Amino acid sequence: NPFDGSSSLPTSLSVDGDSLQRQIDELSTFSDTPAPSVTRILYSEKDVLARRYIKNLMGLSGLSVREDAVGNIFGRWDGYEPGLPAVATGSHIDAIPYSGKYDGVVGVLGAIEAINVLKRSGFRPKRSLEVILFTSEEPTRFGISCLGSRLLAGSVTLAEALKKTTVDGQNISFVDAARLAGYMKDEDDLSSVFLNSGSYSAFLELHIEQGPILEAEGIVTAIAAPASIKVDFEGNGGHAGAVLMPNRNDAGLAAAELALAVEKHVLDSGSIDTVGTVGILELHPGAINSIPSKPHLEIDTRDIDEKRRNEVIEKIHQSAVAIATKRSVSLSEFRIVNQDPPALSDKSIIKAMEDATKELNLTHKSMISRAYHDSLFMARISPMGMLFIPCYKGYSHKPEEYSSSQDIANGVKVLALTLAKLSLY
Ligand code: HGY
Ligand code: MN
Ligand code: MN
Ligand code: MN
Repeated sequence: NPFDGSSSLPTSLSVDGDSLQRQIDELSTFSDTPAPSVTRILYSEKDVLARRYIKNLMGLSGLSVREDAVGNIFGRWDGYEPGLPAVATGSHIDAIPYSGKYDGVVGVLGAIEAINVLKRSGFRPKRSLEVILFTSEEPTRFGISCLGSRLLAGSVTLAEALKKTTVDGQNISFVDAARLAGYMKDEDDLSSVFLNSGSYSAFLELHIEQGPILEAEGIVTAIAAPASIKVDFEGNGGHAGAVLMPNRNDAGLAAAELALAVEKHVLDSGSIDTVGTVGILELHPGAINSIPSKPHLEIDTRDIDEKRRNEVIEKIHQSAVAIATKRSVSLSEFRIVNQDPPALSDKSIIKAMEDATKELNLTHKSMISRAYHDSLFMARISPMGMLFIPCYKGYSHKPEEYSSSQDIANGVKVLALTLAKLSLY
């Protein structure tokens, strides 16, 4: 009986799969590239439209909506003990260039639908339930991954950098870009974004697996340790025809050699769990008949084992120095942008998810997330759990990304039942 303060777990959970699919399709139209790709960059006009769309859905679900200084958006359903730390769930809606329409989105629209499922079932939460839209998870615009959740987790260095030095590729400052999107109005510092540890009793994220393993639910036990590095070399450049080979110091080739060195160090790490990618490799001046003088590389390297990952970073640095010397170019920048520890999921949240999948007659697999997520940083201030749903051939960060309505509905049901269990703790 919901009025005597004790509320029973919901029995019937019905997901409105059609409206959820329609929302996923509608949200994907807020994109700077043509369908079926999605490109939605932090604080862009399409991002602002998408945020408005999500805030509207939160309002329709009866959530009270607030936004913080950088645009993390919170939709709250007050429980009958609103003074207790809430249970939160959420993800992101920003999308890297030419990607798909499910990465992050499933964990935001799915979370709002999980609230609807619980409301339809007559469930009354004891702890409030809060849906979070993290302002940006992808590093695309400012080179900072999980910008919103890093700030929520209290990163003082990031708050300083965002206020003072952070600019995008067009030299627009973070502050100006945020203001154009309607945020950081009168904020003189970003510490207003920091959440106190204990603000939430649990944080969960529903996400597509972005890998080929799952046939059914995935319960994440840990999130791998990500790192990213920016590198510039400088050489004399010059005329591609007139400068004979012995007189050149082609900085573009130094960059190419370093890219191959990244692959070598990663493969030599002794574990299949070490990965490395040079996802950005720009040659300045970028003219066919001009010897590259200023290449710029950005390296993404990760591992489940933090120590092994750090050893690879050290070897990459040593190679960069050795290549610069050998090729008589200068290593004008070698900057580790982020070098984060891994995160472990909370045991009681894993248990609640396992119970929920069993009660819903769904199977599950335990697994590690090789992709990073906002959960990696929420784990610093709250017990964390992640639930994966299968995606077609593991495709992600490309337009072929796909998850079936059935798989999404199953994920939403497990999320809803887990939220209900954690809310009654
Ligand atoms: O790159 C990642 O791991 C995340 O999907 N942004
Ligand atoms: Mn992503
Ligand atoms: Mn994601
Ligand atoms: Mn650079």
